Amino acid sequence: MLLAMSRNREVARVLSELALLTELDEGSPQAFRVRAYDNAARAVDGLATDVEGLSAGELVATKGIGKSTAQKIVEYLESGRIAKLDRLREMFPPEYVELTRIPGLGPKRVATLHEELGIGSVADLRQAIEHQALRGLTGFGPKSEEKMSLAIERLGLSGKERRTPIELALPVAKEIVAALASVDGVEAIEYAGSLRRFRETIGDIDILVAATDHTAVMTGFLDLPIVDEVLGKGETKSSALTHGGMQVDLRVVEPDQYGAALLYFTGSKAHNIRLRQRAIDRGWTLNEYALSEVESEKVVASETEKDIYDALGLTFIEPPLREDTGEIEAAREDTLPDLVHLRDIKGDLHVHTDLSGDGHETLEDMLDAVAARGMGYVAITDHGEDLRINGVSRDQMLAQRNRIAGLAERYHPMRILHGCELNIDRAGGLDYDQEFLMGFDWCVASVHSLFDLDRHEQTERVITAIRNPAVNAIGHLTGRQIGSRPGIELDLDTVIEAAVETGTALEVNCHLRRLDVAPEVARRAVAAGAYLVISTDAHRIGELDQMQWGVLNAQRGWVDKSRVVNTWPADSFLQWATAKRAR
Ligand code: DGT
Ligand code: CA
Ligand code: CA
Ligand code: ZN
Repeated sequence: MLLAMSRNREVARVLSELALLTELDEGSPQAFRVRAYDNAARAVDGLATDVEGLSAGELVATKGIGKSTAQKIVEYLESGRIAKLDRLREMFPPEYVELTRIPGLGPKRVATLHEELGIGSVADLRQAIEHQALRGLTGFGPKSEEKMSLAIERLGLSGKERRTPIELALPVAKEIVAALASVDGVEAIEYAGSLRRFRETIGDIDILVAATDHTAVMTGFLDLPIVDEVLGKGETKSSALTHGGMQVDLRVVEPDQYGAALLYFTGSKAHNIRLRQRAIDRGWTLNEYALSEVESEKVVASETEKDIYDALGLTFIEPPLREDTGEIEAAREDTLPDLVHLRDIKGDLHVHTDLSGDGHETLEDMLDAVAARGMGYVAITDHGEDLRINGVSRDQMLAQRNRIAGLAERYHPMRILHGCELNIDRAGGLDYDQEFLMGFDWCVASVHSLFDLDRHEQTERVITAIRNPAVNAIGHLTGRQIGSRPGIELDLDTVIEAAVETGTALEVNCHLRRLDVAPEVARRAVAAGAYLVISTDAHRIGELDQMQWGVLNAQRGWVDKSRVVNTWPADSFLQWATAKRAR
């Protein structure tokens, strides 16, 4: 079973890579082949059976997979490669692909830079900007130089320390973990490091395995199709580069050392140093093998992380908290927050249907999927009419409201709220007139435009929206896209204060590209008395499973579950949500 699932994920990853590189080749994300590969990647990822067992005919019969893509899948399953992908990988190495993360640099403009100036990486681009070498090119003026330069700096794309957005690193780690889990002799496997702590960017992927047969694991790892280049190979540690240019460090340990090793390789380094000091104070040593007595070398604890925290007189500290920002002290005093967990989530309050132009599923299909995930309530929040590409008119909204009313019984006891995702305009105004707005059960208001206004203007527009009695939550507060678009500038204290005063929740958007609000913001907001709502912002069924990522992001922000409104039972939640409108 595990092996079958790992093969689907692997094929989906290969198809996504093919889509990405084809986009660079053809110059547009809308190109027919790009969409075909993207759709096929999703289809394979969502398959209930093993892709390896399907014939070309059965693949074509699957929704989302076309004939030529089916042939590519078969080619891959039979030979372990796709000729076209090999060719594209040659043409577009990872440093080149990274250039397209810079705002305003699509595939065409990157190609121009490459052809005209030989720019093949962010480092090259940075140098060219410094030499003002772009100015002769059509479409590149001093203004765009300045913008790119700022983005490179704010996104941390320059320098030796290249970091990968979590959205790209996580699937790689999950694929490797799934593939190696079925190797003979593997007793436990997990990704560790910054990924387990759920940092938003990842330096390298660390994978830890407990196994009796180290050689089988090492060989299995280095033979994986995702591995492009072996950097080092040893008995207990190997490193490799993936085709996407990510470094993966793999460690194999004895099963009885797993807890100590997991603790060590999860880090952070700063957290480890504090733990080791605590061990020394007690006359012990702590390393990746065990917590042990100094002279006798007698093991005090090593099998699980919890054993080690216990022995050190600390309550268990969840990985997202391990950054030495007060968690050791709080664990000692037993004052850590009662962190929110996925099992606490009772509702999803930001969900799109195909009424939004960018939504993919019908209302009923979306509701079925939310109900199947055990939610007690849900808000359907299609885009307000001001969103130029895909907003919803009043008449359509009212028709949807009727449809939802008609479905209440069918989904009972799950409560369905009729909501809307409103667009905050330049002055903080929203899509419809106030009376119409007040007709919704639940409104999320988000910034979808004008990302470059100054801090004062942004703050004003956001707090104006917060003060609107129809607005229950602010969606993805800063609009950031991790690794590609910096968030808007805001005076956070002012925004948080307005949220607290008015009883407006700040959203933790679960999409891996957003994770917005960021953990630091969540922590500040909660400390100031604000409420949060963790929402998937799902545009398709599979995205409802993103809830787990928003939860981890909130954990990184030390968020106590009592501060998250969608952990509350339906009645208390609804009472709170209607209270703002009644004020
Ligand atoms: P990254 O890869 O930059 O996103 O961040 P990490 O935290 O994954 O760092 P990495 O990959 O260098 O090391 C993985 C973990 O191993 C790290 O979180 C803690 C542990 N570690 C690495 N080097 C040291 C060290 O010198 N001392 C201690 N105490 N722990 C270390
Ligand atoms: Ca790492
Ligand atoms: Ca590492
Ligand atoms: Zn949305």
